[in-house]
Amino acid sequence: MKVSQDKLKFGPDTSGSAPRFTGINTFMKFPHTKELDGVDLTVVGLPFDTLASYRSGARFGPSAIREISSFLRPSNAHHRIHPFRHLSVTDYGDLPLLPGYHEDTYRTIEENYAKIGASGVTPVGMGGDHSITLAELRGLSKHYGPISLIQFDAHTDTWDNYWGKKYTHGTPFRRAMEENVIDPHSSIQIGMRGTIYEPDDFEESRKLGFELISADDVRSMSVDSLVDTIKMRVGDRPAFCTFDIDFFDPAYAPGTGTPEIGGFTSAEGLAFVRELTGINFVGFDVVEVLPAFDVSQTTSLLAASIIYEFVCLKAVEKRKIQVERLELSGPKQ
Ligand SMILES: [Mn+2]
Repeated sequence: MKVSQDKLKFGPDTSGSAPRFTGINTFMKFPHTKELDGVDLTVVGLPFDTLASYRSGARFGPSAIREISSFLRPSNAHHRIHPFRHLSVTDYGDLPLLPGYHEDTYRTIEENYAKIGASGVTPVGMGGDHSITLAELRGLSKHYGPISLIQFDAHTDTWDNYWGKKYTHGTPFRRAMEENVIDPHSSIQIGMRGTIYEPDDFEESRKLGFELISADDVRSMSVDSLVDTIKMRVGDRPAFCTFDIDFFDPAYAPGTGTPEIGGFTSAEGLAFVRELTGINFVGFDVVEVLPAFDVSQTTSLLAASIIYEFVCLKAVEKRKIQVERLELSGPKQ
């Protein structure tokens, strides 16, 4: 069936008329603009890393991801879709975040995300350490109410504090829950592993209301049963997918701040994300990319690819709406 496409306002140049390594790199060469009118999805750089508990340097994540993203080609064979024929997409640029000043940083993210959410545009954040996700959720929840979180991560990030401090990259989801910007009872955490502080740290997260599927649990499940569990948990509620690149094994994503062994392959991560169709996503992010520890752009390519898969999930949903609209309009007499 031929899908009638809405007239798209913004899209990358996918003509292939110039080599991909030429030109100035926004994410996949999306047009750089803060305009939201007529936009479906915008990629936002969140270069902040001073709430990281171990290695710092993720402030350079967004620029590393943009650089390698020029390598990505537009079409997706898995979904059999050319996403930019269905979605109007932009690169919002980086927000001007201040190293060491998380309150100002959070305010800037929150204000921009509130505006993006109110415009019905789906933001895809590029981190930055994981502390920034709290501010993204604060901004979006102003429009959507408490959001269901789908978190791919080696860590729970639901600790109460680090060294007595409440705002760190290990505590955002405890704060988000306390502030009622997420609903832990429809949220799910996937991939937790590694050495922890207390043997029952994962139980702590469950006690707060989150469903937690540890890395060991994931290994005992099929892709289908994991994806069904995620979809059952969030239902049709507004959902935000936060993807900490340390979900992957350090062999696949060495460029990160708190690596944990025994993680997932790039093929496994792709398979999980690609099956998350039919979810009411209101935002996404990929965080904790730390280029100074990266090797051969491995980690930033993986991050760029996950962002591309998020874009495709939105495009698949948009195509569904376009097909339904075509069917409703009926055959021409
Ligand atoms: Mn994290």
